[in-house]
Amino acid sequence: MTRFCVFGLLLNICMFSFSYAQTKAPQPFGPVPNANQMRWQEMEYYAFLHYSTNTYTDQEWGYGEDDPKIFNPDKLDCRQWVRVCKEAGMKGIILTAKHHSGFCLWPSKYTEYSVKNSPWRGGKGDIVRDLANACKEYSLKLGIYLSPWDRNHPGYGRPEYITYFRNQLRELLTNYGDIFEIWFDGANGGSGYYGGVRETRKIDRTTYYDWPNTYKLIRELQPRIVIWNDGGDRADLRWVGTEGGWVGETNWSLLNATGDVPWDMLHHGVENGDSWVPGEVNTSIRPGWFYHEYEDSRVKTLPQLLNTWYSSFGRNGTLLLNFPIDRHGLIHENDERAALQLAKSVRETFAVNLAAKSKVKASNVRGNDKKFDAGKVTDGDKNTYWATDDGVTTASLTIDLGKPTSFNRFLVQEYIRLGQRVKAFSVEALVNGTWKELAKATTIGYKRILLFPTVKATQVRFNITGSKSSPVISNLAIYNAPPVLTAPTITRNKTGDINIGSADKESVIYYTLDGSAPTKASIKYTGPVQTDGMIEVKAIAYDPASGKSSLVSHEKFDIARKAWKVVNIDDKQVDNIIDGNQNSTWHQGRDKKMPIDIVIDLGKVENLSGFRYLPDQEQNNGIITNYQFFVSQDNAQWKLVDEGEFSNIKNNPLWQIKKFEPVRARYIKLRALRNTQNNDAAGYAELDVMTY
Ligand code: FUL
Repeated sequence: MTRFCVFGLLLNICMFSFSYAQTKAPQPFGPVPNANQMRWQEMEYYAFLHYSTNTYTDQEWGYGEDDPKIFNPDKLDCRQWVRVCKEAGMKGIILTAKHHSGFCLWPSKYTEYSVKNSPWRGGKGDIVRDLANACKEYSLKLGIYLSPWDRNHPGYGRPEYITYFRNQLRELLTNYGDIFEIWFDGANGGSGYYGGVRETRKIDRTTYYDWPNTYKLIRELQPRIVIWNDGGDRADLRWVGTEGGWVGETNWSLLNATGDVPWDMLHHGVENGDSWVPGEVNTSIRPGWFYHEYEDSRVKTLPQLLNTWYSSFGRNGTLLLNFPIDRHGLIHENDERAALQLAKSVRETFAVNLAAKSKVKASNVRGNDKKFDAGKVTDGDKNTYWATDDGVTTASLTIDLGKPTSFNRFLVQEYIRLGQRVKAFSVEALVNGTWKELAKATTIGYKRILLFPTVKATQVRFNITGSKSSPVISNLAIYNAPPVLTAPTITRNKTGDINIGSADKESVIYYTLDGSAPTKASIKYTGPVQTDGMIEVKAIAYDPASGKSSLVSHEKFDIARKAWKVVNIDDKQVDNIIDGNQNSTWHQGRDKKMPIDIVIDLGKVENLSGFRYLPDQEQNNGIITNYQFFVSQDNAQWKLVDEGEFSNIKNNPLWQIKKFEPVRARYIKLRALRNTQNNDAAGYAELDVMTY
């Protein structure tokens, strides 16, 4: 008996080790990232810095003709740039060492068009060097943007320029330590200065730069680099088809090595592509890439930045967020504030993984082997993973949170070293004994984050409903994001409806109409509030869970505009300027010449004491600087009641408020005399009057 038992035990041990030895890891499926792409993917979030002579000429694309002497920052400090990026949670910085103008931020041996001929540091400075040193100090990685198009170089368009371009690459890739990424923008050829000839030069962007040999040189000089190239040969990374700050919800890290890459492929990748080419989302923290003082008030808000964050980094992309360096040579304080607010919000959201170390059960475990069991998704180790048997393409994990827990974010990662596999998945929670679907999506890839309204549950189920091959999941996490309590927006449309909106759909809005401070005892906003005439609205967003509220927003509306009509323009769209929506605009026709009028019939005689003008918030176009304001009883006899200028409107295109001696009138006329660009364009976001 004893002998039998010992034998049985041995047999068991043998069988166990036999089966253990049999459970091989899944084979890679399809293309997989190489070591450089993997290192890059794990950086997740890094900065772009745009800086050049453009900064001093207020241009986005310099022609290559500006005197290097205009480049003279008084406070340039690369350590400030790096400190801001580090505090913002970024892992690296890509600098426009040379933008399309050809001006070089390092003293290249091969051109005079660089910092060496600027007054900055008496021509002895080197911004790439300063930045490389600061990155080292703060442990951030350095990347380089070197524009293939060079509007200054006399030889651009001819073979000699390729030698010049490669010489510059050699300088940048040998003298400044490790470079993690090189960026070749797609803008190529066209008009330029080209050593003074001022002509248009066309090139074939697929052949002119001889990319295969250029890539060879790059990889020889920096074997650990990744190449981004939107202008020619397939590189290591791909553009996502927009600079708006998002990649497709379906996002495969695959493309085909040859053939066209239409927009859809850039934006979503190619499900069965033959090469690993992941997407990088590049966008600016302001409308422009370069610094313009008039954009100081247009830095993206926290809700906008969070949206970018979830739509890039949360969709299997990386986020390359741009800061324009300002004229002093610094990251502007408004941009710094916005980036740090984003970092704080992200830190708060992802501080506690509610699924960490929780019990997880899988519908299938590869070879029933512990090595691949469900617990690997919550063990905090990115190198372990849950895998199923080969041939299994639908499977689920059930996570037991131990107690009823509130949450609203679900994060999941595939072990992409073995390929990107999952095609569709859903997340459910067990609510009152039944499984309720919280969200569903398509691809996962390196990292996918789903957002849904807060739910309270103990059990969560992650269902893979389609996969190209057996799924391999390395990480799963659950979070409860605090609400984004920014002050609500208050608008009133033409018919008098007051609309109040908050960034966080789960917060409750309270408002007052009598000028008093709103609290949670004030009126709860449930939908548009119909008003007429003069009214003052104050509102807060309130989070019932934490008892916290936003700052108070405050708007004062004058007489209702129900009966208003723009009478001198025959275009339905013109109502955009009296619709109370600051985002809808209207521009005068191109045939117009200054002075340009807009005439409004207020419907009845009113006591007028001023007017307000809001220029287009998106385009730096048609912004009126000098004006006259007339009133009339009959749209025939006009009286000039005010004239002057909207000071600083170029740099700060906010509401312009002008008061005048009270007057009774039914018609108003705003006459544009001049605009910021000294041409014949006149545009409007809103036009309003004051009667108090
Ligand atoms: C664009 C360029 O033309 C812009 O100037 C900017 O550098 C942006 C990142 O890429 O296509």
